[in-house]
Amino acid sequence: MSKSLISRRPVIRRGASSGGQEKAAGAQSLLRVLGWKPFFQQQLSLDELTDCEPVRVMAVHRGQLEVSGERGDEVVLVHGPLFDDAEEKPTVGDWLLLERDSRKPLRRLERSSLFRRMAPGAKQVQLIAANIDNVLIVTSCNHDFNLSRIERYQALVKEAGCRACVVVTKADQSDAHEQYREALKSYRDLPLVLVNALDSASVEVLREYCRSGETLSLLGSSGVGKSTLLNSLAGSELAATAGIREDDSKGRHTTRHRALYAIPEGGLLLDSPGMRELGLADVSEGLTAVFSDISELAAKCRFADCAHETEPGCAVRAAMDSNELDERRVRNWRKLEREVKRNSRTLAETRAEERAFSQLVRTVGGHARSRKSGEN
Ligand SMILES: Nc1nc2c(ncn2[C@@H]2O[C@H](COP(=O)(O)OP(=O)(O)OP(=O)(O)O)[C@@H](O)[C@H]2O)c(=O)[nH]1
Ligand SMILES: [Mg+2]
Ligand SMILES: [Zn+2]
Repeated sequence: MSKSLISRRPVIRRGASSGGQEKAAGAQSLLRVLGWKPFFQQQLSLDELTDCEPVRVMAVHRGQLEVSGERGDEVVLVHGPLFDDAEEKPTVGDWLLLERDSRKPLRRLERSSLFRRMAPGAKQVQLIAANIDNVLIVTSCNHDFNLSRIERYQALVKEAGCRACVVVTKADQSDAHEQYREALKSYRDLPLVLVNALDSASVEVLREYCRSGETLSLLGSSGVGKSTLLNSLAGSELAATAGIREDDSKGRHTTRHRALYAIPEGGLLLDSPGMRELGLADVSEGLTAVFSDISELAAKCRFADCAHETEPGCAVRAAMDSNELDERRVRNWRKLEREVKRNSRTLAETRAEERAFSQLVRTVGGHARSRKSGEN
């Protein structure tokens, strides 16, 4: 673990002398490079300003977190109530306050953004990352390219309020660049860049998404070149990469853990394992934003509860019939809407069950305590 920690440390140029003031300024600029912003600073009380140090969670392991802060990198142990709740516990990218001397985590700061998905096969959410500014939705010039999947990622990004760009890798292996550009031409707020991820000059255009102090997340299926992009942007082999299967372009799940890496002279980059499943949790606002063109049309349908199938006066159907609207896009919109509704219901039930359970635990604990004090 220590090797990976060293490679993630941000590089800060220090002045020649190291007086007290300069040291404090150095600590502040180190925090800024790690993504510290007024939004987080404002959450600290006066006591916390003197007694605590903020650290950023760079990676999460069972029972411990790799964190980085003004003292550099360290590993902190985690246990206790702060880490019990699936939705509240710290994830990669979170800011924690450590007690200055004991290095004990006291609390997690409020997040500026959060990425989460439905945990595969479970009735709860799984956190992906927090405090992300920009996202590269990575796909490649082969079988992986899939508009419906891009829309799925886009819903997550919109819900989190991040800026996104679609990066199509392996441009060096394809002559069909125009076809990819054409496919995403009409997508609102979603620029597209074709790159050879192995070539540092080619990925230079992406630097605007990982400026110093910004956190960039790479999302996409296994084998599309997320770790390759990270290495090219960092200028060194920070993450392992491996070849894909020839027959179906699928990757080999080379990256196993999510982790943040500091890029020399740049921001922080989050490399994630390729996700087999990205179940959308309660991201209805994100979904509405992605498909705002269809919702605008749907508002013009004659019937408020129009299913956009055979109803008369259906504006969505009319747009599909005149080829202004892609039928695949409408199908995906409806599929994702059903998924979000179903998962939102499931999550609301799970949260209600958890609340009832913790209430029960508190009540039983209260009875036990009062019995005990009665005996004394
Ligand atoms: N020719 C070419 N090969 C690429 C490009 N991007 C990635 N590769 C290759 O594709 C393979 C997979 O790349 P990785 O970076 O391991 O993919 P990943 O997205 O990190 O995959 P996981 O860690 O499994 O999620 C490697 O052999 C890379 O060298 C590219 O733009 N051009
Ligand atoms: Mg990888
Ligand atoms: Zn309709």
